[in-house]
Amino acid sequence: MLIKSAKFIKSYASSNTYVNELDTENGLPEICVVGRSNVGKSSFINTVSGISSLARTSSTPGRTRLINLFDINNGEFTLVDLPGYGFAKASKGERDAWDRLIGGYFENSSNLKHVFVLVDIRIPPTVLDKQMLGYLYHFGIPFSVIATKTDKLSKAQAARARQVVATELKIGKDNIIPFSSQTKQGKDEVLARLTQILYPEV
Ligand SMILES: Nc1nc2c(ncn2[C@@H]2O[C@H](COP(=O)(O)OP(=O)(O)OP(=O)(O)O)[C@@H](O)[C@H]2O)c(=O)[nH]1
Ligand SMILES: [Mg+2]
Repeated sequence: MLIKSAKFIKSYASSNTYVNELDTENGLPEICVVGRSNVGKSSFINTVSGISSLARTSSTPGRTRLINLFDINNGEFTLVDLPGYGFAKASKGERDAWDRLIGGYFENSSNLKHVFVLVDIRIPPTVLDKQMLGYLYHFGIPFSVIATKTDKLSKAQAARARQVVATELKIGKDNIIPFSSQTKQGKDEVLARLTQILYPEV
């Protein structure tokens, strides 16, 4: 997969408007990025697309509150940046709004092909990460796990941490792609996976 162009399309504050407006009009495959707040979702999108200013990143958790859509290669597929979960300062009302937004998206997005679930390699997966995988199993949505911020650990530490993530999530270690937006580790693997997802027959 070669990403030649990437551009911001639109943000949605509600999954209802999103599903009504987009899914019916535009049948493009969607690839979505989820994970805890601050895990590096927006940075992942920037690194993978090769456009460092595409998705807004921030050191303040809970920055992305909307469903943000990005067009890749003028209509090849749509990359979807979802707001992060587990934002410590979120109120009950905000958490409920998140549940409605994300739940609505997963239930209704008929063009969703694959989800990249991001976890910070240094932090053992939380209950919310496990719930997210539960959601994906429930709806039968294929996913890959990306372990972010590997540049913060030594090679040996990263190998051990990857195993912790695998054990906690009950998936094979090889199903976890170690990734860093700083060193670009894992970028080629993600691009190769995108090709497999979008063109499984090739
Ligand atoms: N060292 C390092 N820092 C990273 C990496 N990826 C992201 N960060 C930093 O982590 C912080 C959060 O990154 P974002 O990409 O904004 O995270 P997010 O998951 O989109 O956050 P929300 O939108 O709030 O849910 C920023 O300060 C980034 O610079 C990485 O691979 N390595
Ligand atoms: Mg973000």
